[in-house]
This record gives sequence, C-alpha cells and structure tokens, in this order.
Amino acid sequence: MAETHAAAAPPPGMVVDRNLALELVRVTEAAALAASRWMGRGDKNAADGAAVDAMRRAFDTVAIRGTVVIGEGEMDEAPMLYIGERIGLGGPEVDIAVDPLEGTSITAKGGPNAMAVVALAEKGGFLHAPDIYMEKLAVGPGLPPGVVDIDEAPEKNLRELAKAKKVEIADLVVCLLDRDRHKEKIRACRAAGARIMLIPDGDVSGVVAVSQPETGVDMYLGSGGAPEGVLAAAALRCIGGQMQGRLLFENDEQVARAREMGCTDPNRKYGLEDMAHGDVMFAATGVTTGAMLRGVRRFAGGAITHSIVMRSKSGTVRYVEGHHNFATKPRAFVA
Ligand code: VTB
Repeated sequence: MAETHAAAAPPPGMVVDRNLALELVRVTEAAALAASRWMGRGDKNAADGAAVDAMRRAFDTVAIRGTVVIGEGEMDEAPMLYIGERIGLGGPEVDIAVDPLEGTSITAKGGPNAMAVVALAEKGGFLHAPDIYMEKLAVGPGLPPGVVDIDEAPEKNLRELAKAKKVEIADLVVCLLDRDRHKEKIRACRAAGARIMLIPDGDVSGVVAVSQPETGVDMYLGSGGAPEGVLAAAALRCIGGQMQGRLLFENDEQVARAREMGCTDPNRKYGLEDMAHGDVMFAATGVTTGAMLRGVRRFAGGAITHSIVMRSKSGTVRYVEGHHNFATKPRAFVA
C-alpha cells in the first residue's frame, strides 16, 4: 500500500508558530544593527528612523499576516509601522507590537539599556493602548498572586513584598524612571527604607528587570508610555512575573481616543493577561549594553548582536548571539 505522510503532518500552525519566535529575532537584530550606527551621535530621530526603516524591511521576510496594533503612531503621523499597517510575507494572522528603538535618547547619548523590541500575539491578544502614559507596577515570578497592588501605597507594597521574599525592606531595590513626576513615589520608597534605581529612559527593560534576578531589581514602579507597558507585559507573560497597569489621561481627548481603541473604562486596572493574552512571543536585541542585553559591537565588515527571544506557551527563554557578515547578509538586514 502506498505510504501516506499525512498522518505524520504536524497539527496546523505548529511548525509555523514554532519558527516564528526565532524569526522575530531577525527583525529586532535588523533594527538594532541600523540604530547602532547612530549610537552617541546626538540625533535621536535619525536613530529611531533607521531602526523603524530596518525593522519594516525585515518584516517583509517573515511568514506572517501581521497587523501592527502597537506601533509608531497613527497612519497620518507615521509612514511605517503605523497602527493598523499590514506587515509580513503571508501566513498566520497575528497581531504585532513594536518599539523599533526603545530608548531613542539613550542611544543618541550612548547610554545604557537601549534595545529594539517586537512582540507577537494571536489576533486580539494585545491591549490596543493609545500613546499616553500608563501607571505601572511589576514584581518578579514565584510570588503569591496579588502580593502587590497598584492601588496600595508604596510602603504597603514594599512591606508585603519584603515579607513574601523573606527579606528586609532595606534589601529591596525599586526601579523607576528618573522623572520629576515620580518625586513623591521615590520619597515614599526611601522613607520605607527601600533602595532606588533611577533609569533615564527605557522602562520596558526596567519592568523586565524584575524577572531577572541578576539585575537586582525587585519592583518596578511609576508611569511611562502605555505602548511600552504592553510590550513589557508581553515579556513578563513569557518570562514570569506580575504586572498591573492603569492608563493615565491628561485630557478628554485622550479619554475619547482610548475609547475608540477599545479602552472603554478609563479607571480600569489592567493585569498581565489583559495587556497580552494567549500565545505571546517576545524578542529584543540590545542596541547599547544594559542589564539584560549587550549592545551591538561593530567591526570591519560585520557586527555582533545579542538578543533575547521567548514564548509564553513553552516558557523557553533563549539568548541569541548573532555574528553578522555584511558582505553576505541580505540587503534587508544590512544596516
Ligand atoms: C518611557 C520610556 C521610553 O518614554 O516609556 C518614557 O520607556 C515615558 O515618557 O523609552 P517620558 O519620557 O515623557 O517620561 C520613553 O522615554 C520614550 O518613549
């Protein structure tokens, strides 16, 4: 009898989505390579533009039918990777969240922690967050659910976190963006006895740091971009940890805009699953060296990149070191 291979075929979508997580790395590598040319050049817009352009081109080689839901802005304000833009070669329908260069100012100044970031979810998996501020609170994995809460004062959250981790509050480190608007939170954390780590920009890596013991960060606190909040939530879905977010509105127009995008309750407290649910993948490549990733190292004819890629379904976290030869690399990926 003729042998049939049909029975051995993988379930629909399986091979495709297994490969996708790793393919995303090529997209963040391309953006990081392009942005790295602008490191320390004092021009954050040029750095961002280079990353966006390279990431957009790299997406043309990925086997997805993607829709950008967290992107560079509205169609009329962003030429590429705008919200609603369709990207990819064709394949499974997925939603995409991007920050081609998280830390444009850091890159321009040659500071730490800048990276290119992409997350992917099944259709409808991401909160469609408008580009406004979000209040954020995050702690790492292995803690009792609800150990901290965005509605509690920093003192109380620190007390509960110290208890759960069986340490003193003085052992805890809280990471916040270095902004005047965080003065009161910083004061409260210090008054409770905690130590503070202030970062200049880049709160995606600030939030993710809570899930990486080697960073020494125990809690992330404060307001930053809402789109960055969704990207950080995608990462924590894969690597573990707890996070809550709440949109911060400055005027009625922002409330209306959020409503249009599906955020109908302005006071809603978003949990991890509300921001990124289902099978989620996350990839990031370092542009400048930080706690999580090494920056791009360029040399004659090539460069080395360092990336993280992870997936919520399997929980596998991979670090990928890419050695790029510019003489042989396809054009879409050469910075
Ligand atoms: C953060 C940070 C970004 O915006 O979300 C921050 O992660 C928040 O806005 O890298 P402010 O700078 O206004 O505080 C960035 O700095 C830039 O998008």
